[in-house]
This record gives sequence, structure tokens and C-alpha cells, in this order.
Amino acid sequence: MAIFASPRAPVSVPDTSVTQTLFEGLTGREDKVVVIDGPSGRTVTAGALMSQIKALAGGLTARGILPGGTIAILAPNIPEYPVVFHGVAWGGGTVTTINPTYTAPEIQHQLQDAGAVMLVTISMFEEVARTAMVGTDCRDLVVLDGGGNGALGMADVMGAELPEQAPGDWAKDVVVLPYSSGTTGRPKGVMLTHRNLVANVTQSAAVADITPDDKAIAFLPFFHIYGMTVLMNLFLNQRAMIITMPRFDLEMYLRLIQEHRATRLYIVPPVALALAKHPMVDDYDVSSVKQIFSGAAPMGAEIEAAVGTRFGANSVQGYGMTELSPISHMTQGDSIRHGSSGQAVPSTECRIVDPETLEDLPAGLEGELWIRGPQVMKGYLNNPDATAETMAEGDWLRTGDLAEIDEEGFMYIRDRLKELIKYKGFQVAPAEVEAALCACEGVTDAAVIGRIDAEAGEVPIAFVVAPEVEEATLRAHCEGCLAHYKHPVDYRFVDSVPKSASGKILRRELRDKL
Ligand code: 4UV
Repeated sequence: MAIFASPRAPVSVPDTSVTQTLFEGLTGREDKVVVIDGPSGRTVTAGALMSQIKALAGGLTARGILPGGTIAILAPNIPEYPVVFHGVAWGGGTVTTINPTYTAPEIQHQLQDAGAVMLVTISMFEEVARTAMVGTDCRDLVVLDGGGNGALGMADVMGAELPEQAPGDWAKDVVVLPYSSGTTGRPKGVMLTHRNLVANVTQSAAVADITPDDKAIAFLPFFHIYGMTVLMNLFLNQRAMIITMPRFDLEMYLRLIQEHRATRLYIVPPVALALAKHPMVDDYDVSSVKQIFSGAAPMGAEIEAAVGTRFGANSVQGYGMTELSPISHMTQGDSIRHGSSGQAVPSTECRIVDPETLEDLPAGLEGELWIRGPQVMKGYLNNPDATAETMAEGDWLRTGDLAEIDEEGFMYIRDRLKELIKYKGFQVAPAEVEAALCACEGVTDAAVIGRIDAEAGEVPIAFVVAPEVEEATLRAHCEGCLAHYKHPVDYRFVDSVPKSASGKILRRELRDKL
């Protein structure tokens, strides 16, 4: 077996809960502002954050929801997000994070699948939340900025502070269930334990060198593992400051960078493109920025270099995957190779495996990237088959990405073996869109693949077998059941979908047709 071990000194992972790790970082400087609500300027100190977390844990314990319950959160990035996330964790529960742009059927599916007993949201999403809860076991609705009419408000769920972390087994207890389609099929609950998150914060802290003076404008959504671990957990743990932004808007982003003198930008490739090319950037003072960090989708070396030059900052990439809590690779400031996702974080091993022969490949050759380390998920919720397909013997996670590692350990993502489509860094699972299309009357078969797109990275394209159906009908159908970024941008009507003898869609053949 040819193992590429991380070139960095190993770290030891503390045997604590993810919230104990957070509190270790925050304790002693309770007066420091650590979260600011970008649009309103409302500030939260470390002390207030810790009290609110303990008060929510106490309130939910008094209601009998904690310990043990699974609580869903459907919200954009707001200062209350870490309160809910860590309140549940401190009280011994599990959080499942839902994309707030989801339609009611998508929310309903996740509530049911994750076994959520409570849904926490904001008034903007109250209506869709109520619709989604119908017919599920999710009984309690919390509207953080509302309440009434059968819903609880924030004050209703806050109680006497729970002074100590609810006991648990940190290597086994699942603290969060984000959803990911992994290498195939529909989105699945990814079981991440306290240990997984504590490990990944520890591993990335050892590389990222974040200090309490650092500030980031947090638009990467906390429901997705990138924003969750890097901004919410790593940044707060290092007592650095996050300025929350509920959704991305270039003008607001630049204004907040200037106003708060942000030091690090955590972005995805489409934002890098805008920052490298948009004339509006020149209207703002961005001289405070010292590092620009991109991940979640491929970014070419040219754009990576261009955005760094324009900002006079280090421009680097990292690589992550929900199933890896998420970080396995990132770049340190002094060892930049544009186009590379960097070297493995500490205590992480990699293999490059020939997808056909399953033989290990040496440095410089391209194969599937396999990862082993304390950040690798426990498995997929209620899905031993998908878990077994993804986890190879010896605790290796098969990423479904084609990569190459050079002699110095720098990793380059070359292509994707798995079905996944990445729209602006967001996951679009072809199987989910195909199932939605097949549920439309008159559609007998469908296949969805990604097409390269200059702005979004990739966009979904549908091939449908539906002789009697109009494209407008398909579009209207998707409106009702899929979040916008999953909608096919283009429909091709075909006589049949090419499939292998075992019934697998031959996506390569479809790709060749584009
Ligand atoms: O599961 P997921 O949606 O997860 C992510 C996580 C990305 C992160 C998070 C924290 C970081 O610090 C960081 O650098 C990156 O996206 O999707 C996982 C898939 O996204 C693609 C690849 O196909 C993964 O299997 N992907 C992620 N990062 C890169 C990438 C990258 N740097 N280059 C190319 N593809």
C-alpha cells in the first residue's frame, strides 16, 4: 500500500465535545465581540454567546427534547445560528442543518430522514417550515424572531443555563447530520461525531494560523460543512470574529470587508471570479485582506493567482468533503502552488488508487483520492449499504474525486469520478433531480449530468424521455419540489437514456452528446 502521510506534525485530538472545544477558545475573554450581524451591525460577545448556548441547552433539556433529540435548523447565517448549533450540542443532542432555499418537500424529506423532533427557523421561512412539518414526527416549531400561533419563540426555548456539558461518548455521539449525496445516489445524512468536528478544528487550526485579530465576512452558509467548520467552529474557537451575511451579495460583501477590515476571505470559485474581474472591487478599500481561501469546487491556477494579485493577498485553495468534516487538504501561506488544494492537514493519510484495478499509484499519477484520519465520518445515517460502498477496508474514505499528489505532497484535483454536480459549490445530486423529473406525469425516464459553466462552475442538464410533455411543464414541476440551484438549465428530449446492462446510466455517453 502506498500511503502519502501528511508532511505536517501530527496533532492530538482532545477528548471533549465540540462545544467544550469552542468554550476553551472563548473562555477568559468574555468581553470580546466574536459575532456581528452584517446587515444590522448587532454584536455578540464571547460571554453572551456562551450564556445563550447554555441557556438554550437548559431550555431544551427542561422541555425534554435534550439530551438525545435531533433538532433541525433552517436558517441563513445569523448570529443565532451558533447558539442553536452549540446549544443542542451542549445539551447532548444532534443538529441537522437544512438549506433555507429548499422547497417544502425537500425540507420534509430531511426532517423525516434525520428523525428531527423540533425545527428551528426564522419568520421568513415559517410558512414553508409549517408545510414541511405536516405528516412528519417533527412536533415543535421554533421561530427565532417570532412565535405564536402554535410556534415557540426564542424566549420560550431559553431556560436556566445548563452549567456543564451533557455527558457523552465523543467518538461515537453524532453531533451533526449535514446532507450529502457522496459518490452516488440521493442526499444522505452524514453522521459526524463530536470527535470528527473537534479533530477537524484541531487539524485545520494547526495549519491555518488564525488569531483573535482575524475577521471574516461569513456568507458561506453554516448549514454546509465549509461554513460550519471553518467559519462557525474554527474561527470562533480561535476567538476570531465572524460578520454574518444571510446571503451573498457582492456589493454588501465588499462594503462589509471595508467596514470591518476583514483579514481573510473564505470563498468559492464563482466568488473568486467576481473578485478577480468585477470593476466594483476598485470602489472599496480591501487593503486589510491578507488571505483569500477558496474551496468546494475546482478553481484554475490563473483565477487563483489573479485574485491574489488584485487584493495584494495570499490566494490559496483547500479541499474538503462533507464526509471529511470537511477538510483533508489546505495550503499554508508560505507554500503556495496555484491550482493545488495544498498538502494534507495533520494526522491525515492519503492514497491514490487506480479506479479500475484498485492498485495504489505513486506520486505524479492520477487516480481516486482515498483519505484516512480522525475527521472521516462515522457513516451515512440508516444506510449501511452506502456506508459500505464509500468506506473501504481499513477505514479509508473513497472520495470519488480523481487527483494527483506530487513528491512534496501537494494534491491536485483533476476530475470527478462520482455523479455529483457542483453548482457554485453547492451539491446537486443527479439522482435526486432524476427522481423529481420521473415523478412528473408523462416522464418515463430521465438522466441529469453537469455541464461546465463559466459562472457557476457546473450547471445541471436534463435528458428526458417524455414524448408528450412540454419543457414548461417540467420547469413548473421542478419549481414545486426542488431548490432553484438544482433546476436543470437545459432540457434535451431523447428516445431513451443510455444504460449499462446493470441499469446504470451511462453518463459519459450523455456528456459526449453535449
Ligand atoms: O461535500 P461537499 O459539498 O463539501 C465541500 C467542502 C469544501 C471545503 C470545505 C472546507 C475547506 O476548508 C475547503 O477547502 C473546502 O465542498 O463537496 C465535496 C466535493 O466538492 C469538490 C470535490 O468533488 C469534493 O468531493 N471539491 C471540494 N473542494 C474542492 C473540490 C477543490 N478545492 N477543488 C476541486 N473540487
